[in-house]
Amino acid sequence: MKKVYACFCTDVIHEGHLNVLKTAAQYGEVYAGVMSDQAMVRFNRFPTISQERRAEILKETGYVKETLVQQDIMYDEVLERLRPDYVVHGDNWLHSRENIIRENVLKNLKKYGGELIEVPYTCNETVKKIDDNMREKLAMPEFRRKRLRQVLTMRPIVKALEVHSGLTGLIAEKTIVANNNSLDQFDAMWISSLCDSTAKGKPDIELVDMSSRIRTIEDVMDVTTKPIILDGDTGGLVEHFVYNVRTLERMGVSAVIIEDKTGLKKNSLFGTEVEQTQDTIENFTAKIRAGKSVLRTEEFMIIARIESLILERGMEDALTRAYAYVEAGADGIMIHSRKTDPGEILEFCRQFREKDASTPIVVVPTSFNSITEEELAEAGVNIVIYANQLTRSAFPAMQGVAVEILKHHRAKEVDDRLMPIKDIIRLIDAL
Ligand code: SPV
Ligand code: MG
Repeated sequence: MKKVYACFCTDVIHEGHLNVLKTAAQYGEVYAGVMSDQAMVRFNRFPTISQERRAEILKETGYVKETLVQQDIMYDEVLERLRPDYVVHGDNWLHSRENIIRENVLKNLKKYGGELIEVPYTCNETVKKIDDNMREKLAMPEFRRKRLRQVLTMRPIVKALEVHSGLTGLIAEKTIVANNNSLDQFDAMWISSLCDSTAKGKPDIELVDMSSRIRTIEDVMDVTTKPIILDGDTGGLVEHFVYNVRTLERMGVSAVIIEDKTGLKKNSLFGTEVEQTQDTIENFTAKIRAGKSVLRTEEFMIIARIESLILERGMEDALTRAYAYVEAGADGIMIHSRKTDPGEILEFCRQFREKDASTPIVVVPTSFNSITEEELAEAGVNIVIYANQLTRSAFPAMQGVAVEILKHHRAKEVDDRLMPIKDIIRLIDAL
């Protein structure tokens, strides 16, 4: 009997999958791969059921002799282990970034003379509806909220991109690249106070109030499924913070990060050039405790942000605060720095990790941008936030176009800098 292998990344079996399985069964005994959760979140939809359950539903189709977990996006290990005579796959990967996976399969099959069978992809109204339903499920608060905690266990480092509108949300949601023989995408979104304020032409001083911030979150949530980390500034008055925590948790936000400053907050990247007051440990731990005490789920995270390095209060102060905030219930620590050298961030991580191996560490490498995600992960960082790059790239692009239109008294000269109208229409999904 010939061995046939087909790998699946799905929570629901529809006629398209059955078609692949049926074809596979015609060639021999079917070994069905279940893409591991860790691999799946790199390039595909986030799984809403466990990989064990995903294996069971494949078995239940009746076509499968055995199921196994494929740990990596690429097929090297699984094909070496199984040596199937055939690999069966839908032909949809021919015209997507998943083409690099196809190349990998062909390379591996060639080593021992295996063959690739491609089944025409089933694309009809029913399949589309099932697909849309899966996506909509992921946008629901109960799925989205817990996803940050889930992804923290699945990825060596969680990558969050700043978003401040539906459009920027779509960029974070849909951007996926084929790079270094792998596929990659952002894991989460950061709703920055700086960029949310800037988008409204306002300064980053907690002037844009929570009702307006919530409006931004709603706009982003309407068109995305990825988890949201909200920049909660100082968290405001404890009496207000508890209400806001409840609202954010109910909406399906995954985490709020609050910084240990008080009074009129200014953006941290000003450092000591402007007057900024750090809160006392006593007040700030009381705020964390109050926030934690009103939570209704174990999923929502309150992350404490330490401004000691920004305000040049020293490493000792930063570490003392970190341990105190964790003791008060903080679900993570964000350590910030405006130095271009990542040295003090790495030193903080080293010392913090000596006593605390598990509390997630968050960093925002705006100034110390030479350090790579791999180096940060190595140092014990769990979440990296690209906090303002979308806004900072869009503004000069838009301003440049405005200047050129004024110069030329028409828009023809800027045409080659513009996204085709067709592409921008296609960017937005119709219901
Ligand atoms: C933000 O993005 O608003 C932040 C990060 O708080 S920083 O601007 O670096 O302070
Ligand atoms: Mg901010």
